[in-house]
Amino acid sequence: MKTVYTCFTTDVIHEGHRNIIRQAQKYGQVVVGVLADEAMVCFDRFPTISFAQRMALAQGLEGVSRVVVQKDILYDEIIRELRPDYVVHGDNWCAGPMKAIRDNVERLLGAYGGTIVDVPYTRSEEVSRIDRRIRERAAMPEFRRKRLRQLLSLRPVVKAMEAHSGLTGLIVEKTVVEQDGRLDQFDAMWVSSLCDSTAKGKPDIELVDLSSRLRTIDDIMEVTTKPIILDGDTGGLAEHFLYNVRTLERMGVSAVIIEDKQGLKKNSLFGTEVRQTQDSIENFSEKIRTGKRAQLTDDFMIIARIESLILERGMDDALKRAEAFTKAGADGIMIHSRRREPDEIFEFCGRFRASDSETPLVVVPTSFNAVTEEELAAHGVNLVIYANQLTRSAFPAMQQTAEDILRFHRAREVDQRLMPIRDIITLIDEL
Ligand code: SPV
Ligand code: MG
Repeated sequence: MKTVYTCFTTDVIHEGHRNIIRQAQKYGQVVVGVLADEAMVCFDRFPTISFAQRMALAQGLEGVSRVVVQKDILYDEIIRELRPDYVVHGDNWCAGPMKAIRDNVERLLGAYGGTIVDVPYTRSEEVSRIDRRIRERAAMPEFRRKRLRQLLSLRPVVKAMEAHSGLTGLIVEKTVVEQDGRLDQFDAMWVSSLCDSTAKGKPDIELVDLSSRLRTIDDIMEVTTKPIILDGDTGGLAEHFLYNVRTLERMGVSAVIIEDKQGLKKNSLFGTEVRQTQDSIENFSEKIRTGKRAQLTDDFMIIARIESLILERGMDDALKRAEAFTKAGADGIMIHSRRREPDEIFEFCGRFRASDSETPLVVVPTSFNAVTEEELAAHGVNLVIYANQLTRSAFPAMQQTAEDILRFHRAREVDQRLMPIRDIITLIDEL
């Protein structure tokens, strides 16, 4: 009897899956692989049910002789173990980002004479409705909120990119790159105070109020499923912060990062060029405690951001604060720097990790941008935030186009660098 292998990455079984099994049965004994949580989260298929439940779904399918775990998106290990005669998959993997997975399987099977069977993807009302429901469920507050903690426990390093609108949210949600046979994408979204303010033409001084920031978050949430980390500036008054924690938690935001500054907040990248006042350890610890007391779920995270290196108060001060803020209940520590080299970040991480191996560490490598995520992870960093790069890439492009149209009194000269009309009118999927 020949072995036929197929892998499922779904929370709900529909006609498409049943069809795959029926087709697979024609070639031999069907083994179904269930993709492990770790692999699901690097793929755009964040599970909304547990791994055990997904195993049970596959085991309950008629025509399946065995269910196994597939640990990685790529099939190397599972093919080495099973040496299936056939691998069956929907033909939706013949193009787009999933093609890298298919190419890899083709190479692996080719080495010993195995065969790929591409089953025409089932496009029915029921299948589209279920696919949509799975995505919509992942966007619900109860699933989205806990997703950051899940990622932190499953990924070697979590990558967040800034989003300040529905459109930038979609870019963060959907951008997938295939490189060296691997698929890569962002895990989370950072709602930056700098970029949210800039998009509104306002300075980054806590002038854009929370209602407006919530509006931005809501625009992003409407069209995405990935977890959201809010740049909460100073967190405001402790008496207000507790209400804001409740609001964010209820909306399904995963984390707020607040910085230990007080008075008129200026952007950290100004460093000591402008007047900025650091909050006392006692006040800021109390703000963290107040926020943590207000929190109703275990999912939400309050992350304390330390500005000692930005304000040139020294490494010892930064470490003292990290310890105090963690004791006050902070769920993570963000250490910021505006040096071009990552040395002080590495020193902080090394010394912090010497006594605390658990608390997640967060960095924003805007100035020290030569360092890779892998190097940061090797120093104990858990979350890397690309805080402003989408805004900074869009702005010069828009400004150049505006200048050129003024210069040429028409739009033809700029046209070849613009997105084609067909692409812009079909950019947004309709329900
Ligand atoms: C932001 O993105 O608004 C931040 C990070 O707070 S930074 O601009 O580097 O201060
Ligand atoms: Mg900010």
